Amino acid sequence: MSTERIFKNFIGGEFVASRSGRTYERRNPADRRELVGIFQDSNADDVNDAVAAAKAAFPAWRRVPAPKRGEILLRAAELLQARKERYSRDLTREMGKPLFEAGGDIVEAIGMAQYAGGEGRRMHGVTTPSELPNKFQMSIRQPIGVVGMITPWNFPMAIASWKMLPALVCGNTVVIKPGEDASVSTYNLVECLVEAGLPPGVVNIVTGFGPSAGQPLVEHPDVPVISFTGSTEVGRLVYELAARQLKRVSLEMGGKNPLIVMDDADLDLVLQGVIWGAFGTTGQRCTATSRLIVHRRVTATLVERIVERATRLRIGNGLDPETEMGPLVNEDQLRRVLEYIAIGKAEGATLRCGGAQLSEGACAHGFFVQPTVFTGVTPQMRIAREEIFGPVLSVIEVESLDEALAVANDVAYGLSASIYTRDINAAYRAMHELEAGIVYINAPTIGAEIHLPFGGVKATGNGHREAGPTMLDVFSEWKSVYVDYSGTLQRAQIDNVE
Ligand code: UN1
Repeated sequence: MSTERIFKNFIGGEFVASRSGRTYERRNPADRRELVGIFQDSNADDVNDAVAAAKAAFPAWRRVPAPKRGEILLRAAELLQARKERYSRDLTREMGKPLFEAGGDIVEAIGMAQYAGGEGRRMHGVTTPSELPNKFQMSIRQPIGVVGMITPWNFPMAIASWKMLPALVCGNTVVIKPGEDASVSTYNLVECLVEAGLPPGVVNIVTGFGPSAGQPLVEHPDVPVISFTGSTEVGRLVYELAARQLKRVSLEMGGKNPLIVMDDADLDLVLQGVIWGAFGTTGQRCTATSRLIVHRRVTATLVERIVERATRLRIGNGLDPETEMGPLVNEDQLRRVLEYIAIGKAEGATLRCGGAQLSEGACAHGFFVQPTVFTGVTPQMRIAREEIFGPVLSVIEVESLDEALAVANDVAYGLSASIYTRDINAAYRAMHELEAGIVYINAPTIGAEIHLPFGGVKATGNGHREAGPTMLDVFSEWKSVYVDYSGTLQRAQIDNVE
């Protein structure tokens, strides 16, 4: 396949150039010499066209029986499976994660297609007895309309699937603006849906940047639902803009996820979990392990082992099967991570390993940084409080479970959290007390599966959950239906009262 693919917007089933007349390039972050594709730098006119197409497709799509909508998703799952290898390579080339991780991104979308596809045959509501005789009552889910989606580059296929597939099975139509750094995977997902039978206009793709393409989507009056994943800063802006029109908004934002290690933990297991949690996806997961909160009795031994392993990680182009950690996604991210490393040093934390950009050998042409570990971090330092979104681990020493839990909870965010211990009481206390939407026991902070709710508390979200049975809530409106077959006027709360 040519590396120079031109991607046009996908509107009403057709590929169309942006009305702006402008395009932008995306290059492989592991090797900037390689052009991944040329994309439309879309504007409000393109968004208007896409929303019009989605709006026009809605009346027919909502009438397709939900099990039939689900069948399209199930067929798409098979196509994704058959193309997993090719799509993984596309994903690695566009955002940098190693091939084995890119495969996981595709598998997550396959799982979501199967799960959401099956939902077409469930989509349960509640049926309850009436307080009056000869009266029947039930509740049903109904689609809402055009859903606007703004997705990130770090899980470009999985997160697009978390939003798109539940929205579709509920009977909504979609306009998606994928992350500008990784839009190819959205095209691949939509390609499978279209081949599986999705009618024209039901899903539309508009590529481009936040202010020029994302904001018009958020503000469009014909888009009653917005689903956003990205930074807390942008999420807040999305929320504010959408609130003016009373839109339904689901926000999935930052994290500062703690991994607690108690002194009875299996340190071999901890070591593997920390390396995977902190440096997997180059730390660019909202669920990445960014704080290691360790009991002081095991800190020295554990840190030594982490440092030893981190410095041996094979870093390079994710297309090389030997690579364990790929690049950062772009130059801004590289700058941001290096800035936080400088902040950590200035705050007085001890740099135990890493800390520098890599620009030799396999890393000569990309945005690479060393896996970095800081010790002596205190809970008040910025590297202990702010989301870095890179391979930087802050080690905080504590003396007890109480202190560990207090430190873990003392941040603005609350996505995922983890504890390693062999003490069942400690594990259950942590499960209850950690302020997070996702808790892991004896596993790192990453690794959520699609059939449980995904999302966070505090500044991580606004109360919604993606995936799991909860995934339908954002994309459907409840309707309660009362059928009175008594042939008389029965006044609720009045006629049945003695
Ligand atoms: C993210 O952290 O940005 O739980 C999404 C996980 C993946 C999804 C992560 N299944 O790590």
